[in-house]
Amino acid sequence: MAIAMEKQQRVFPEQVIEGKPTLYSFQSCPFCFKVRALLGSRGIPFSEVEVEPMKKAQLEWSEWDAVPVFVDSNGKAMNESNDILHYIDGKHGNLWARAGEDAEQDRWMEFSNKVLGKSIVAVIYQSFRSSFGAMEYVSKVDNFTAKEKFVNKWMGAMVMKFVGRSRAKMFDEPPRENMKTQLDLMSTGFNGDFFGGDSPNGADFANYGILRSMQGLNGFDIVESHETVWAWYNRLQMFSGV
Ligand SMILES: N[C@@H](CCC(=O)N[C@@H](CS)C(=O)NCC(=O)O)C(=O)O
Repeated sequence: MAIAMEKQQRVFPEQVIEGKPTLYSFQSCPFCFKVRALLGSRGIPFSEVEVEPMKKAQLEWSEWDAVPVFVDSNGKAMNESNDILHYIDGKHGNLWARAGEDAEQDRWMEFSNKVLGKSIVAVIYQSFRSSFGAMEYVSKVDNFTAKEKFVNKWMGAMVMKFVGRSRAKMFDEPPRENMKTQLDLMSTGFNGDFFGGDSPNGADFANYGILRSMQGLNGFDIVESHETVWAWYNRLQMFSGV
């Protein structure tokens, strides 16, 4: 009962922009790409608010300090990318099983956060130079001040270089080799064209989102040169338009 009450209170109609579902995100965040890809594949128009990574003032209204935060057009707000995917699919098409109903889908959705998400961070932020390159996006965000751009680029690059190093320690192999190993493992979950068989399910959007955030950054060549994963990636890109 207490939980139900708490959930009911998470309604923030004033955070809905232009009456559309609104995604509070970092442009570069892997977990946010999962949500963009699903919304794209269903043709659902949405608004997006770019959150400034240091102070996160755009999330002050919420109890959360990580993105993505999704606010549906009715004001219902939620976090956790995999939960958001389930919520959106449940409301728009209900094309795949909910959490707890399909062990394989659950396993690979969890893999996206616990393994793949950490593997890409170890590669992207392997050196200060590559970290700085990944933070370059902040200089192009319209709603950030010049100071926010400067601080986020330099501080962000330094912080993420350390995060990258700690993620690398989680795996037995060096970052690039580990990434290749994880892509090999991931491709064992494909059932034909997608994890979901003939059409994508939650595991497809979850893992695609993670890899999509790497496009253009250090290490994406590992994805491009993996024959099976690259073919799957291209199918999802066509499907989602993201
Ligand atoms: N388990 C969460 C992870 C979300 C997450 O770690 N987001 C990062 C950005 S990629 C974040 O906002 N971190 C907090 C910070 O940067 O202070 C999910 O799947 O949505």
